[in-house]
Amino acid sequence: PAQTKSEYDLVTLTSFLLKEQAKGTMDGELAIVLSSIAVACKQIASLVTRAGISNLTGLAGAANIQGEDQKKLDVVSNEVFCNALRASGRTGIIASEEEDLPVSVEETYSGNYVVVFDPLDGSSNIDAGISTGSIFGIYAPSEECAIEDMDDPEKMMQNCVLNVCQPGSSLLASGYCLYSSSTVLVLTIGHGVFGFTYDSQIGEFVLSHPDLKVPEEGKIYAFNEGNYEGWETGLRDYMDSLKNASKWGGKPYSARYIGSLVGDFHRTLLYGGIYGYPGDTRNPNGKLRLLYECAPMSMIIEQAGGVGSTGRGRVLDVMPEKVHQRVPLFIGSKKEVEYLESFLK
Ligand code: P6P
Repeated sequence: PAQTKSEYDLVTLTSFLLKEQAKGTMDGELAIVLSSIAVACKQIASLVTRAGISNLTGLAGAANIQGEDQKKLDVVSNEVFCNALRASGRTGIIASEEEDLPVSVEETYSGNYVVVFDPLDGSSNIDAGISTGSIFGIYAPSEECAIEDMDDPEKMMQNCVLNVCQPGSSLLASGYCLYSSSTVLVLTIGHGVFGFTYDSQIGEFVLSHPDLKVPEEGKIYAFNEGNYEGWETGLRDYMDSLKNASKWGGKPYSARYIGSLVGDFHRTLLYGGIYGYPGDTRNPNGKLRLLYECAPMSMIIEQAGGVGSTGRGRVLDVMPEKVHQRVPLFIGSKKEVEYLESFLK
């Protein structure tokens, strides 16, 4: 008789990573970095859930390099991520939305990976209990330069920035953890996209979405239309077209926007459609950062059969010049993103 799957025959993130390593699709050292990131996400999930009762809502009283007021949880989540990556002993350099410059990690025993992350994206939603998420990407050390001249801070910093500023096409792995009605870690190591739902009863991320694929097309768009006036004409025409019922058999597209990239992206990945953060007259390159928001999400969407575009090119082809560089982002189902690009030609 076919082996019936017992409820105890579950695949955890750990057993998934061990199997991938056994299959040779990933390096054991990378598995250690990913396991450390999973620990950080479990800690942040707990902090986020209890923010209102542990005095962790509200502002930290400081601003990050973007000039954005840091929430207490931004600062705490950043520390949690940095500590977990240091403890992995396999991380050489980290770049965070919450750190002005990349940081080289002394406690590196091997692996020497470069990890870029936004420890708590959408944190402005925390006080209202709305979904947030952590986003991360992992690169091999850049061939251009090893970490040397430890005693020359200037050269050291140049090395760090060089190691961090790699195109998304060089990513070895990327993922995010959604903190919402459930805590879901979504991950790709270049062989498809896998989702793991956190089971707090056993303290494990359990495989819940094997080999995720984004629907070829969807009926949902996620843009902040408050910026409509500042958009270029082609984009306004695109948006008007999505609302033109007669063009879509009598039913226009639906608008869904929660102002949290991880939540809006996850819904787009599962239901199809498009998420966009365009440039506008005030911010020509939009708001989202290439390195630790747009590139990791674009690797995931491409691995799931979708498209990640700047509107005029593939996000993963963009060569970063600066750590906190912004790019416009249009990401989701192939049909919707390619239709948008046709308005921007
Ligand atoms: P706006 C959150 O601050 C964030 O970086 C993303 O998570 C989110 O999609 C976007 O900005 C929301 O920006 O300008 O629409 O409030």
